[in-house]
Amino acid sequence: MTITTVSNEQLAKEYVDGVFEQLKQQNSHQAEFLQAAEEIFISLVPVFVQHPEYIKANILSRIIEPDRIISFRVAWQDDNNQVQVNRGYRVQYSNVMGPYKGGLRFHPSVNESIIKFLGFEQIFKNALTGQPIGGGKGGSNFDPKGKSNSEIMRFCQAFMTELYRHIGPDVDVPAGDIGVGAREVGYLWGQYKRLTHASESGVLTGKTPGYGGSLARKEATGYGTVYFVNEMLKDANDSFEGKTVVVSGSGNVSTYAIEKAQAYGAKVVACSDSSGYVYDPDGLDLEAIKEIKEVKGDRISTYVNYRPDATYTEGCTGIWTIPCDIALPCATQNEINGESARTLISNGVKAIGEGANMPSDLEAINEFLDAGVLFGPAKAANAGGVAVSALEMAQDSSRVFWSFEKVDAKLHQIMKDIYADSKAAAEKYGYPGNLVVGANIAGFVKVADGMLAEGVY
Ligand code: NDP
Ligand code: 2IT
Repeated sequence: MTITTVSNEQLAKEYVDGVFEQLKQQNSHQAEFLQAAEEIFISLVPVFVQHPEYIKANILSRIIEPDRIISFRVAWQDDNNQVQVNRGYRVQYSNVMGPYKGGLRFHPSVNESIIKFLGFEQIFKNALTGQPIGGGKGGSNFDPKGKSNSEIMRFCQAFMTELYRHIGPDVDVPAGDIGVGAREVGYLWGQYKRLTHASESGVLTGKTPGYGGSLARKEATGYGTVYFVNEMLKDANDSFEGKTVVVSGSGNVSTYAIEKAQAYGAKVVACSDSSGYVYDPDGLDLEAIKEIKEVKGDRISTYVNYRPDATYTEGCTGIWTIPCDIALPCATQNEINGESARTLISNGVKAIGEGANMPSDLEAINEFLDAGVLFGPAKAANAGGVAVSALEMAQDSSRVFWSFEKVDAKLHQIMKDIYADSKAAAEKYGYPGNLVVGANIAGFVKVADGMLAEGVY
């Protein structure tokens, strides 16, 4: 018996290592993609020990290779009539669980590695929501900063002029991510309608409520992250009440994480953008942040004009030196490294909730886990956004729209379920309390079983 167990473990480890080695050789220049894959692969060894049938079907080599990667030229005219060219992407990763589903990111850093890391993680995140959605991601290296409204519109129209032929309400359903919100989704949706002559509102999510969008989609990722962290805290007989919280970023996810954390009685003392961070020891004024970011589209540095006691510091990583009980990284990938993690820990942090995708690098994750910090990994903690996107698809299909309260209640339940499923998987596979392993396994097993059911193709 012991001999069998040992050999199963060896087999599982050799299998995972072998697939990862090949992946490294084939994608040696794609650092973010390899990082996301490594984190998941390590977590899956205990699954392959218990499920040799997944090895036999070579599930890992199949799931790591996207169904297809579409890369295309986006040519558009700026306000000076100059022709600009950007690169567009859509990675259709897996439709085992439903139509490809995932956001579009417009940011100068976008490349194939970033879109693949996001698309790969999206498969498991989406499976965790319990909704019928597969995994995908897309975007462009277009930089929306400093562009006029008309330039944004022309870019979105040019982007959709190629993308439309690859998507559809039952095929692939994009949404927002960094640099893409309801305004951009509106322009993309308008162009899709013009090109297809069909009013298939379920082809995109994150639309404006009243024009096919779901109430509470805008709030969903930030609220969901706080709901998830609240579940972790409850399990440790704790809560947000009276806690000091630091949130990075000041975009869509950050704004609504701040809103819900404050509603739960926390004092949120800092937030940031890619230039620097603000610290307001009496607690952030959310209305000021909404006016700066949502109304004026301005920099977070201007916050000190609203609150004279607040301070602004250039640079992003310094935000993690502010002592806090709970940290919610909600800006971008790799914003917390090992050093920042150690600083947070030595300042007494109790819980981390990843609102952004892959905000903590592998060293940081290990520091948090080793120190016994409650750690809500991105795939689980920020799944509320895509979960409400799936609820938007359901409303679009039925032509019936739900109240804010109804959507929010469903979101809350989904986040509780994701927490319970991740916790249970961690226990079942021998890593109690490790939600990184738990979330990766809970998501993976659903997709792997779907792949077994479909057969090899
Ligand atoms: P937004 O564009 O609304 O906001 C992004 C925020 O992060 C801004 O404050 C931005 O600052 C900051 N930021 C972006 N890039 C960097 C960088 N390289 N370094 C430092 N700060 C940066 O995006 P979202 O709020 O929608 O997305 C934030 C994160 O959450 C991303 O990781 C995204 O993938 C993830 N996410 C988003 C979901 C959604 O529904 N929108 C769902 C799940 C996850 P600046 O303005 O200076 O660029
Ligand atoms: O990373 C994400 O989950 C998102 N950007 C949201 C995707 C979606 O389809 O709503």
